[in-house]
Amino acid sequence: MSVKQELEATIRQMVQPGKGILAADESAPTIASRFAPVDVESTEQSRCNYRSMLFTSPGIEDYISGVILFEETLGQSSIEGKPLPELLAQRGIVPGIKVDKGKGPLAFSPGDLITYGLDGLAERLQHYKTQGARFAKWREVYSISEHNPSPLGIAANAEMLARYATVCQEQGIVPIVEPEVLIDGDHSLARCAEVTEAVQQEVFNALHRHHVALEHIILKPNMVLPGKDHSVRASAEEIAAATMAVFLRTVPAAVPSINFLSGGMSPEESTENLNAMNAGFPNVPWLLSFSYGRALQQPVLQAWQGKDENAIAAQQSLLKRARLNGAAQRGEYQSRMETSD
Ligand code: 5MM
Repeated sequence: MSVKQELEATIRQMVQPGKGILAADESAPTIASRFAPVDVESTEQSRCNYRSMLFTSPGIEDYISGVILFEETLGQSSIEGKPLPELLAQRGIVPGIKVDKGKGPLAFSPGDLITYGLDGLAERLQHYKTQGARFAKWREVYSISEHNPSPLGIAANAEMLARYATVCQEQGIVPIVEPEVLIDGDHSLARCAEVTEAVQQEVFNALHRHHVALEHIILKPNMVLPGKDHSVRASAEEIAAATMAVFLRTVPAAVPSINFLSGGMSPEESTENLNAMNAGFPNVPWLLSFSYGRALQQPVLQAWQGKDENAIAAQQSLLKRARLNGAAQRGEYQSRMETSD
């Protein structure tokens, strides 16, 4: 298979109506902070047990087409001794890998962040591929304040995303391009729209400059939302309209799928907002779907509490959120479905 055929096959399998992506790529400090409220100590074994439980949930393959893994998970096996990426692949779910190495301050650009991890990326991808990874993910993060993100922050982050995406495509790995404008702060919906538009514009300029094949990427952005401390909340319809206005202006039709992150929205809100986009904008050129971490996993952690006897209930809560988000991808979700089973 040529590299182009590999990329096409992966996109075909990942971009399917009614399906989205599970983000299970929490780094060690993040997963520890997710486990802490349910009193689970984060160890190599507890992380493996938890993720094995997620990936063996019966029925999720009907709604989940890909899972983003953390490097450690790519090398772990289930209790039966099956490598976790293989277990996913056998269920028709594409395994992927988060390849960025975290973020830190962007020099001479107060308040802006930049993500690390380009050095040696091609070699790392070759190794991850032998472990079963067929797509990758890289996240750049933008905080909103009066002066941030700065023009330099926007340009530098876009350049990183584009350089990462080219290395992935050269290796036959589909890049998920994730520019996340954070929900933190008291900014308005309009300010988030302004920043998200500038960010997306620059990301696509950079992807174009670096000859990235847009047909072979998945975009993973934030929705356009008021900051979490803003005084005025927005309805799902307002969020859908503001988000679609920005993406219709900035994202070329060649991109096959936009898989939103949940970014601190509640599980129900993130489903409702995705549904409002699909119900209100059925003729956009891309699939509009999900790549949720917290919004899929919060109810699972609550149900699990680290106890084996809760595993079935935890798996059922993952299946429920996956199914409701699958319905939202089709614009068929209704809030009464939250309680109807
Ligand atoms: C699952 O969390 C991912 C990894 O975060 P860290 O690198 O901080 O451990 C994160 O990149 C995630 O894939 C996206 O932010 C989307 O997750 P949410 O929870 O926002 O849907």
